[in-house]
Amino acid sequence: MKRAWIVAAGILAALLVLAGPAKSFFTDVALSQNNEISSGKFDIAISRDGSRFYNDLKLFEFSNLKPGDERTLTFYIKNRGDTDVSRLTMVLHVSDLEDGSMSPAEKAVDNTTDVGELSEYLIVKELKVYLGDDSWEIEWTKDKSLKELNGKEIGLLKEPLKEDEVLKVTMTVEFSKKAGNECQTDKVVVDMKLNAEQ
Ligand SMILES: [Ca+2]
Ligand SMILES: [Ca+2]
Repeated sequence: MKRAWIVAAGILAALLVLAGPAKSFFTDVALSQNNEISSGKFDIAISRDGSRFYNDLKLFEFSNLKPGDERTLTFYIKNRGDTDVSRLTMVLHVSDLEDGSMSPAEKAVDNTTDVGELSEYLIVKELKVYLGDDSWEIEWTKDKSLKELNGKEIGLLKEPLKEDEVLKVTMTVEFSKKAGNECQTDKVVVDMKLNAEQ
C-alpha cells in the first residue's frame, strides 16, 4: 500500500514536469508564428548579370589599370522577399594595399610600405541606378575618390523596390591621370555592403 502511493506520487511529479515545458512550448510557437506573419520575408540578393542572384558574391576584379583608364562596374540587386524595400544603401569598405614588392620608381616616392595610395586616385565618374524604365544618377558621389566614399552610406532608391523587382547599378571609375609613381602596383580591395530597410 505504501509502495503504491510512492509510485503514484512519482507519476504525478513526472506529469507536472512534462506539462510545464509543453505549455510554454505552445505559447512560443504561437508567438513566432505571429512574428513571421507581421514581418514577412525580407531578402535582397546581388548578381553580376541579372540572371542568378546570391547573398554574397565577388562582383569585380580590375587589374593592371593605368592612369587615364576607366572601368564600369555593373551589378543587379533583387528584392527576393515579399516586402517592399523602401531604403537601400550601399557602403563601400575600401582597403589600400601595397601589392607585392615596390618598383624602384615607387620606392623613391612612397615611404609607407604597408599602406597603398591607389584609392585616392580612383575617381567615381558616374553612379547610376536603373529600375524598370526609370533611371537616376547619385549626383553627390560624382568626382569623389573611393577613399572619400569609404564607409559612407550611399542611398540608391528613389522609390520602393517591390517584390521581385530588380535594380541595376552601374558605377564608372576612372584611374586619375594625376596618380604618380607611388601608386604603381598598388591594390585596392573594395567590400560592398548593401543594407535594405523596410
Ligand atoms: Ca605606400
Ligand atoms: Ca604605393
